[in-house]
Amino acid sequence: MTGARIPNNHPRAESLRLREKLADSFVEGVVAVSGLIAHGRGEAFDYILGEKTSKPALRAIEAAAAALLTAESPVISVNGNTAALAAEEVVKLSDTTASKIEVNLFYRSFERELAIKKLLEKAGAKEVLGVGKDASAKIPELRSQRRRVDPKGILVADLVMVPLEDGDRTEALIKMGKRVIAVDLNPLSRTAQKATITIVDNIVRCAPKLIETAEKLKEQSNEERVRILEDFDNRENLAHSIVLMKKRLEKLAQKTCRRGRERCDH
Ligand code: PTJ
Repeated sequence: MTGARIPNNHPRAESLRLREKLADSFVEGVVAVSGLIAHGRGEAFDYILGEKTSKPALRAIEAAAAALLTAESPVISVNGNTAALAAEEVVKLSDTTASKIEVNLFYRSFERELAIKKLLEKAGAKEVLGVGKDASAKIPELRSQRRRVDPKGILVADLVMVPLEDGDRTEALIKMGKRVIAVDLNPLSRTAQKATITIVDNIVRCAPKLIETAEKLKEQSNEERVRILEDFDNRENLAHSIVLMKKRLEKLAQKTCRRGRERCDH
């Protein structure tokens, strides 16, 4: 665990490093214990995806960049796992797209809020909303701690990005008339299915790509950004991600079966 040495030539070195980052962040009070379970679930889906950014993910990244740049008051919602894995990228993305950053936790405690705020500030964030008494507003319908939001942030946002989260918040935000960008390796999760734009990819791979795409799209006209958004169909794109997983599993099954391709086709 913490402090363990991972040999560079280990076949799963990158994945082990991420695990270690999560474990360290748990010890530092950033990640919730359930965040470690969530990471494991993400790893399993990533394994099926081949740990690569897929074409549907690239399409969703482009749409997400266009959405962030065309929104009037976009907010990036940050939980423990997102802060642990992508604090610097969150700050860069917020700078590039003029989005606000708000801490929003399922397992809310003042200590965790402060630890996450500190991490984001260390990564360069000038303002972090939603901490302590600042989260004084409530999302109607939600019963969990996620309902507590900042009146200067998520409450008045027209677009909210919710990385690494599953639950009923996306539905509630959409009912409030907001658009939602999800980042979720599980295309079947409630959040992935209900979001306006779902990036089915690992946050550590897609966050730098999202920043790069937003930087490029900033140079384009607003008409071009609107066109990208109008052309994007999230349900269709999600279906492509699911089919991609199915095809990869089929390939892996054929590779695994020693009795020949035909006998393993079901
Ligand atoms: O920090 P808190 O208190 O707000 O709690 C955060 C967790 C993650 C515990 C909370 O949001 C939660 O319970 O989330 P879920 O329901 O486990 O959903 C997390 C989703 O993120 C799952 O669908 C995972 O597949 C997905 N996921 C995990 N790691 C990654 C990921 N998606 C993209 N990149 C990852 N690295």
